Amino acid sequence: MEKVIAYLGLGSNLGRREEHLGAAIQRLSENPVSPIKVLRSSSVYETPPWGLKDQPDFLNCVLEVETTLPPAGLLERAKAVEAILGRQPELRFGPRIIDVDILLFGSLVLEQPNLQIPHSRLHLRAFALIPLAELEPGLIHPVLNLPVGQLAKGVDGQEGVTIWGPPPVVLNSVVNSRRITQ
Ligand code: PH2
Ligand code: MG
Ligand code: MG
Repeated sequence: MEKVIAYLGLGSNLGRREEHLGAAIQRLSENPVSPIKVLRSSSVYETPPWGLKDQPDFLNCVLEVETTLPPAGLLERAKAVEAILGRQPELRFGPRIIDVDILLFGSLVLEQPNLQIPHSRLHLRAFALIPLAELEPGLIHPVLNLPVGQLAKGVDGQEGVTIWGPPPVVLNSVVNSRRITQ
């Protein structure tokens, strides 16, 4: 496969939330020949729970990655990282130590039972749109044909989404000024 730029949404609302985000970034791009290269991370945002309200607040961020994997391979890798970090099966929309979702994969539109790209609820979720728009406001949502910056400005619940800190700390390096230093 040739290289594609994809955007991943990360979320955690259990335990050491920031460490989980950092560990997921590290695991995604772990080995030097990893087919996933993490290029940038958004800031970390604290966000009220969406969908199922009675649970702790989340930390969320969005990653820009370059990958040679096909979408199903990227999903498999995302699930593997969730498992390595100890994610247990839980309620739909419920609390989790780490969630890694594919938001966008180039300008691909994919409708499969186990994988919808763009993420089927991306346009409804301030916790995903706001960090995505921080990275690349001009990105076009390939189904709605609108820039994500515009979607972020119109989405419900923006006021609850606040910057919690800079991009996550990964190992001894910081994903800073939005670009990973390795
Ligand atoms: N993830 C969910 C359900 N609700 N709410 C916030 N704020 N952040 C999330 O990452 C999140 C959620 C299911 O994946
Ligand atoms: Mg999710
Ligand atoms: Mg998920």
